Amino acid sequence: MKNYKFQLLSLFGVLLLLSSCGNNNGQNKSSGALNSSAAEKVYVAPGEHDEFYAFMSGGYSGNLTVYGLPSGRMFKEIPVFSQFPTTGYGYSEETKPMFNTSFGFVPADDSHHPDISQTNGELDGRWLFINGNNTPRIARIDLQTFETAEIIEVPNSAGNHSSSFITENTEYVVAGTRFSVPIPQRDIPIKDYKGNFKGALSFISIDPEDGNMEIKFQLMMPGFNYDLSHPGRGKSHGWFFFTTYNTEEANSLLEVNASQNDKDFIAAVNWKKIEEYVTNGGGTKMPSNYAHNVYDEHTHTATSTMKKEVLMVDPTKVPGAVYFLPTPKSPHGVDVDPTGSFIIGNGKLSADLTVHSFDKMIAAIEAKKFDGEAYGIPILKFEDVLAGTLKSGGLGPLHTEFDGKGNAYTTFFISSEVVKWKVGTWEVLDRKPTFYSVGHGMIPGGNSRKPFGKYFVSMNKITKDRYLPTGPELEHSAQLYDISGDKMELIYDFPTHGEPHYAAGIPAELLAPKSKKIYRLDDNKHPDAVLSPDGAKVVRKGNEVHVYMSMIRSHFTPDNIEGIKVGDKVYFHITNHEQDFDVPHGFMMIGQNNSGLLIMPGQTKTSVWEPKQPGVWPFYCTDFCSALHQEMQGYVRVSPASSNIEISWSLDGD
Ligand code: RUQ
Ligand code: CUA
Repeated sequence: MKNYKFQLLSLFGVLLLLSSCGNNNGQNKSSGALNSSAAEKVYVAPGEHDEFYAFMSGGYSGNLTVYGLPSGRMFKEIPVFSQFPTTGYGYSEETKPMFNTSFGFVPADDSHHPDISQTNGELDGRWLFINGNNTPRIARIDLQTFETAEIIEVPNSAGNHSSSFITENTEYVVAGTRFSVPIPQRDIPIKDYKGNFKGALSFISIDPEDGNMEIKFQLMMPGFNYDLSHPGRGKSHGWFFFTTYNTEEANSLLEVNASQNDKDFIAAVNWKKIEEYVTNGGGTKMPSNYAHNVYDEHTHTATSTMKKEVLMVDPTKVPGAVYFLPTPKSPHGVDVDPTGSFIIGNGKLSADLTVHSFDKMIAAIEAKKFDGEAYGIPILKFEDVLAGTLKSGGLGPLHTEFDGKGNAYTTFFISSEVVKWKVGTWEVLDRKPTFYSVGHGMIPGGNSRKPFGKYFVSMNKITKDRYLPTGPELEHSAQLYDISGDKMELIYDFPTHGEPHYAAGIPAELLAPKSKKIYRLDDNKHPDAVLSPDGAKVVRKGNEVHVYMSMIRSHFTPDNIEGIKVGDKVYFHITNHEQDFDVPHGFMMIGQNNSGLLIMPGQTKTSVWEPKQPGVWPFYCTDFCSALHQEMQGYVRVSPASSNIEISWSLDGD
């Protein structure tokens, strides 16, 4: 047994070495020089716009970055699960509630898989959802403002990895736990894992009008690791598929102990059936504690509400709701083709790629042809559901995307390549190396009924020699392939931020015309907004001082404040009075134990400052907003705690 373990370990060790060293350097040299037609394909002339937006997850940055394709230019970092001093997100009083969880204030996360909302299986460009993997959460980004609008915590979960994929009419965004845990959480020996730990799969409904999320139900599944998930579509709409690994239910040295079974499962969940069951009163209300945080664009303020209960469903109580499809070998990604007919299990320790047939699955279910059960959930026979196998695709398949022309593109981590193959005949059509060790790949709309099969982006784990070195830490590399012809062509290479796991791409024409330019001042419902400079004031309430301030090119109102004392807590509530596109103003105060603010036209934000020393202390605008930007500044006089100087404020002596 021990020997076997070490053999297995060293086998993968060798494969990893092969994948990350010399092997690929040769390939690099041979395709290192791109021809000039490749350069033309990615060249977006100054002043011209890209054809696609690409939203890349930030991994351990906790955020999301926005790129243009084909240029690879980065447009924006959208702060999601992590505090972001650039704008004050998570530091301003208005946005602190976005980080509230049952664990308290959690200012960082590991964001993985963005997915764009759909209508009838096609991208509609209203919202983007992304999961926080570490402290289980899902965020909704508003694609008019490109800001985080909502974050919901997912209880009874740990490692929210099989998330945040959506159904084809954005009915649900789904979250599945990567780590099974005791449910409810309690103090038990880790060795009692088997049979006692459970995996919760959460179905979170989306309000069709405002996008608000609500946990409709959770499915209490066996204690496997639920790795990734994808929705059915077209004929398979109503089903959701989740990969599992560690069906061994090991709790230690998983690299060996969770690699024992020849096959793990894809769990096929008929969510429509469960929806019907819960609508008719099924399920058990379970006490719970999780945060629901919503940002209101009109008050420019987030609120956090603690929810106290979830509806838990035991899958064995809902006949016909869940089946297991045996799938070799610790499958990572599960992907559904645009027609909804085929379910691809990317068995990461296998050289072959398994494709299941939705029709065969339904036939086997109807014929009740089962191969036993696991914890009361029927297991279908591998041969009965198999549509085909992609032979010798590569080593270490992780993820598959589709081009809408009947082809699939699978990423192979260990052999470091993208392989194009034909859906239905399972033949390899083309293969191209990646530099190096690709994780996820992305085709705009690749997880929908209507992919835009012009580009494939590979998101690679290892950068090594691709760019000028920057010390031990390198940004990850993305590569752009033109997939419009029969053969893939590598046309560009660009660094990404954090660690992109998945990305979501969308034609620019679906988003750009709707992109918001300013917040309207007459729509500003922030309770502390100053809507006219005459309303600016400074008010003392005990040792709290509230400064109600406005800003416009190129001054603050007021810009001289006196009567502040050491020990006060000063709240600057600042409203930007600009109503022109792209005229933010910034605010920073000397010695502030806090980030600054960047305030968009029409917006109000609040920053807290606790002065520690008597003196006269300046603040200023941090964004170069006009020729007189350097003049956009002010002073606060701070007196000793014992002083009795009254609060006063002025602009130009008034
Ligand atoms: S994922 S490639 Cu496959 Cu969450 Cu990282
Ligand atoms: Cu306002 Cu610089």
